[in-house]
Amino acid sequence: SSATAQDLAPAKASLTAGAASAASPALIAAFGQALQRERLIAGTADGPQALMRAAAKACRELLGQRWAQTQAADAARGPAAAVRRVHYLSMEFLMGRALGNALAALKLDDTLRAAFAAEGQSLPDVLERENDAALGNGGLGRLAACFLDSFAELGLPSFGYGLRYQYGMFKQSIQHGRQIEAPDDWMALGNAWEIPRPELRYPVGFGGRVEVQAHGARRWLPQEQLVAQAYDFIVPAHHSERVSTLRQWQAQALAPIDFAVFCQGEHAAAAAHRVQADAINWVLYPDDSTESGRLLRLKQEAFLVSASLQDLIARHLREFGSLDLLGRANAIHLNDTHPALAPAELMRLLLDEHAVGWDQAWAITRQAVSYTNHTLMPEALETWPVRMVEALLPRHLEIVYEINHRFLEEVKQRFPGDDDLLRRVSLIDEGQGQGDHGGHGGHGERRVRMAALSIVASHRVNGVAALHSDLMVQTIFADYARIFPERFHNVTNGVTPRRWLQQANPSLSALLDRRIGPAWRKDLDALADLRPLASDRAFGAELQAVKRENKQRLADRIQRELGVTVRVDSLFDVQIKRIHEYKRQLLNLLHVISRYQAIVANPQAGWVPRTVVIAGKAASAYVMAKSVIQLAHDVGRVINSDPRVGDRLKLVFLPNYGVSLAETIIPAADLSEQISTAGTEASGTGNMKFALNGALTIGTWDGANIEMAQAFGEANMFTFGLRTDEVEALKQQGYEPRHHVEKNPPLRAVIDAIARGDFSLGDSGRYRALIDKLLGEDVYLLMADFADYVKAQERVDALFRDPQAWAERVVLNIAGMGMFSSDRTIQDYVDRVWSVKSLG
Ligand code: HBZ
Repeated sequence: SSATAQDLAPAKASLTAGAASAASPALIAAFGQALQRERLIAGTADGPQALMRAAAKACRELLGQRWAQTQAADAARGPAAAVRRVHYLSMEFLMGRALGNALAALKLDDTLRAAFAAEGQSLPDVLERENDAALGNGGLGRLAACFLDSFAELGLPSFGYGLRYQYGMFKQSIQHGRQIEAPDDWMALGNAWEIPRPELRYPVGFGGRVEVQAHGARRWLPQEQLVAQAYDFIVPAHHSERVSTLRQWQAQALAPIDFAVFCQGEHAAAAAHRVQADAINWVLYPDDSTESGRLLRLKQEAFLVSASLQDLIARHLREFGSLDLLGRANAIHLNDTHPALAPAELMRLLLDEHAVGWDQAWAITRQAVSYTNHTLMPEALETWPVRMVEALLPRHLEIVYEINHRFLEEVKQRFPGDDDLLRRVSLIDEGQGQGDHGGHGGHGERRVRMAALSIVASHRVNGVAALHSDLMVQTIFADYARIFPERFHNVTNGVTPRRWLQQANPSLSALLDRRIGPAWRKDLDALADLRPLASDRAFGAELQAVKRENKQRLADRIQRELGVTVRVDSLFDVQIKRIHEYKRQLLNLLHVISRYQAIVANPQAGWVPRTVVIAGKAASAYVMAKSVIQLAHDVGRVINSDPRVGDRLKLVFLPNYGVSLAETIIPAADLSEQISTAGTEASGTGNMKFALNGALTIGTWDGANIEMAQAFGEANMFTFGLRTDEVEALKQQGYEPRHHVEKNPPLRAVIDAIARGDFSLGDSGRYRALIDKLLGEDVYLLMADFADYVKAQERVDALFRDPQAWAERVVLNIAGMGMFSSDRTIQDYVDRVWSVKSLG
């Protein structure tokens, strides 16, 4: 029988949540005390703010009890346990707000609603006061957060390991249509959730040299020594008292201030090393465009990895007494290559600090480590200059060289005479020519290929959707797949239905309960029970009423924030995600402009009113992406104020996109834009959140769109555009974007209008670079896909005119979304990647 998380059932059963009310008196008491403290400290403290903090602290107490129980149960599993403890290493955890989730998990929402009411405040107002923990860039970071939720729900012994960033993802504001970035000081008022663990401290070194000892052993003598201190954040299950832990590291200086220097009046110099330590936790990297930034990023990665692995080893020794079973009892998962130093650091700790021999250390490492890839774009694959690694982590570099030497020997044996294969698969890019790993490659500098290290040191490598995993072994990792065919797997992404349905959309959740019962809350596959209701008109009408309520809330927000009035009965057409050329927000804008021109030309054509909503951040150094944001504002300004258009079309850009904004936008969407060039979006997870909340998808045959269409029926998605093989073929035969423009007068009119400066007050230079790219390379094939996209949009309009037919499709969409729960995803990871069985 397969080793699944269900093997934990006995532990889980003993922790099954008691009656909801059982915790109420404890919570109320803790809440009252915390509130009193808040008021004593702050005096005239802001009402809802104080309530939020007091509630968070009270919840934290209760979660702390669950945490202790969970750790005790996990520690008692013993060496025979089929389920390994999972250590999910990630530079990003995009958690968002926590109070709503904690109250739902503890079943205390009603209790606190009443307590807040007694203070004259409403629950939603209090929840709004919490800052998002925006410690991630986008999909990769939010996936990690959904996974923690599912770890808890499945009762998996688990730790998420990350960094405690002082400033999360930057705050985006818009001035004159342009993105302005500001630091996100999310902990300015403290963080009521975190639990400092002053007893969990580990030394982490940088720089220095490697000393060879008499008996040949090697020892690293770092030049700089820091201390990593743990802060825990507890993630609760909703159907048991199990929890998962997010452990985030804070760097601290090992040495006190230099007293002599201080006494000479050189205060800054006396504490320079403290500033350096601090810097590790300053920011989540939104880009790595400066040299000093890159060095700090490498330090962050090494710091995360070292602290986490020392913590793992200490726990393992506490539970097992020896390191023999470390690889069998622990899974170490790399969320992309950002923690890819983990195998090198684990080897170093085993070899140098615990005197394990190379072969045993390597066997343990390979058993423990697994790796998820999140992108196919060669230029996005992480590499580090050898010179930088050598300066910062000299012992790790030695170990990487040794791993590489042994690996290349093996390849030589198995593929004799294929020198080019050796060059391509080596962990070191020798810097001759462009290199297969692109990125910062070429220019003669030798670089460490982090993906290569991750693959060679893992027993499992996975992509995040079926197409992505296929392309991964056919393209970027083809050589490794030939060498290690059994290593490569697919695990399709998922999202947590707790946050993305129950909390984000309480009205839809209540409607589902009334019609199919609450089983879906524990097992999302139960949504399939909706299928027979697809043709039920009354249900369709109820669904529409829920949608309308959610749309009204978003319309109010648009009015409040942007001063734009939108029709609630218009079609809400939404694209929210990081701004990136491959995601093709520009294609969306081209369609909007085309529609605008058509409306002006023929205002009485019976247009389906549309509200196009766009949101997303651009990396601060990403010029093209920033230009797209500006274009969205320019186009919106023109359209929204053109009296000839009236309420037939509106375009709004909502600033500062993040988790909590997504929670209000997604339930209000009618149409979900998932329009990346086929073969570029690894999976997408927003696509899943929209469909789960009753939006239809207009999308390309890309990422998880494909599996969604297969799950609820291709006829129930608006698909368009070239498929991956066609994209390839077109590029092979020599793609000419201008041909597509010349044969399509409406497209030509759109391009001309932008180029003339119609949206930029006559400034014809503003979008020249953008237009030149479209007519020149058009790497992401916008011109080739435009016509088919517009046709798909016409099918959208036609269906929206028939509310019943639309509602029927919506029901079938939701009914097919069961498999996109992150609970299913995590069960797949357990079965295919983390189980003892997967060790072979
Ligand atoms: O990971 C995304 C993929 O683009 C998306 O298709 C997928 O659904 C999601 C989860 O698997 N990738 C990212 O979000 N990547 C990053 O945010 C990133 C962050 C730091 C980097 C590189 C990429 O240095």
